[in-house]
Amino acid sequence: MYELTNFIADLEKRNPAQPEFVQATEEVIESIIDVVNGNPAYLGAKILDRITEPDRVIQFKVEWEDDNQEVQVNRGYRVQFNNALGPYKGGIRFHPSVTLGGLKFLAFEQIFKNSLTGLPLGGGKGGSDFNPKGKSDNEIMRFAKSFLTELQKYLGPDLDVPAGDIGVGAREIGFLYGQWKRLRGDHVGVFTGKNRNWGGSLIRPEATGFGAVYFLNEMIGSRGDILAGKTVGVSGFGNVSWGSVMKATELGARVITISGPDGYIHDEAGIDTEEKFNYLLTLRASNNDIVEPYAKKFGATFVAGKRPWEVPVDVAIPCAIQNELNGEDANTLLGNGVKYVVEASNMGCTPEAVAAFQKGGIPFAPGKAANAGGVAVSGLEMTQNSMKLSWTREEVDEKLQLIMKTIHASCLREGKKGSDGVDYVKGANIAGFRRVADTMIDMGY
Ligand code: 2IT
Repeated sequence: MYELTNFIADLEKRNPAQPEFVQATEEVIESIIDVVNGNPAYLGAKILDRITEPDRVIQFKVEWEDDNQEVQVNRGYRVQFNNALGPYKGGIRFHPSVTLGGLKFLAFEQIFKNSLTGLPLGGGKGGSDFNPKGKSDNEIMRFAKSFLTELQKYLGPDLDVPAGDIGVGAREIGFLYGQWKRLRGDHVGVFTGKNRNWGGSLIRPEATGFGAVYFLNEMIGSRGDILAGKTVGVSGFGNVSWGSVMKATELGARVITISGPDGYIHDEAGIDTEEKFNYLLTLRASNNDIVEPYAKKFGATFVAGKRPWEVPVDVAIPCAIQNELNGEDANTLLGNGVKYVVEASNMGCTPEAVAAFQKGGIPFAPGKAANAGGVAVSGLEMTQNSMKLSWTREEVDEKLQLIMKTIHASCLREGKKGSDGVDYVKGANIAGFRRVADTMIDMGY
């Protein structure tokens, strides 16, 4: 029998100075421990010991030259956590906060997220502490080429297929995939989130945000409520925020905030025009990592140095980074009457925030369920690459919607509590875990 406190204490000892990895693991194990202890096959297979240890961790040096011809050194990583279900799959993050422990948390989450999609995808994650802020496009290209020159040894279309994450969008994927093609000479996909012209899938850029809003819509619908007419608070201003803002607006909601490291924008009129949507992409492409210019351009309010959770909204969608919404923020949102919270960022809410939402009795969707639309469409991109054809926007969108509906149904099935409540955290963790654990048992050790 496993005992939660002892297991986590032991895990913490084996993974010192990796608090985010311990946080993510504890949350999953808390949800699944009764399922594991109630199943002799899981206990006999020592499934928790095996599922919390990465298959391998690759760490490497990235040397590159900046625009002043000065040599720079960064650290690169790829965590190949679990490939029971399929090739390692997960994004690459370029951000100064990147550490091995952070990537282990993300790769661990990715295992269960990818399992929930129902597609043949294992879990991995990679990245570098390289900071794109203030870098020229040429510097980003030189860095990406050097990063990939080492990483390519460990990738392959049936082995490990990265995608983007924070700081890595279609531009960076282009530089990385271009270097793969230069070194390896083949055109086998190997990255997702590619540009449409060279093998990318329609809807992939929007997929994480679209998927999160589809999930939200399912949540709302299952309670006999509707999204139209609701106010929505979004954080971040990158790819995930962009997709969430567009889809929530399309479905009749009014999105009134976005944010950056410099503060947040409060646009009471709604971020609801093509021009505003496209401006998010402009901000991202500028490499400045700020949102303040939006306020001047569109006559909105900019609040420096603060997070958007103080603005009253019906729905909160954190879309930026882990632990971006804490217990205090959660209580502020609850005090202002928030009705639904959907994590589009990975582990966007601290454990205190999650506990506050659950205590407050409002539906809370964890990232591994709600933001799975991104990796799901990555899976569909891999399928299209294998078939050497491209699906239409409608075909991809229909499949994405079906996957998000199915994930929601899995959460309901495994997370039901009482007569009408749903614990989405528990539901997502148990449903995601079962498929991986059963597969690991099928395959022996
Ligand atoms: O966090 C995530 O799910 C991603 N960054 C996307 C991963 C992918 O392989 O599309």
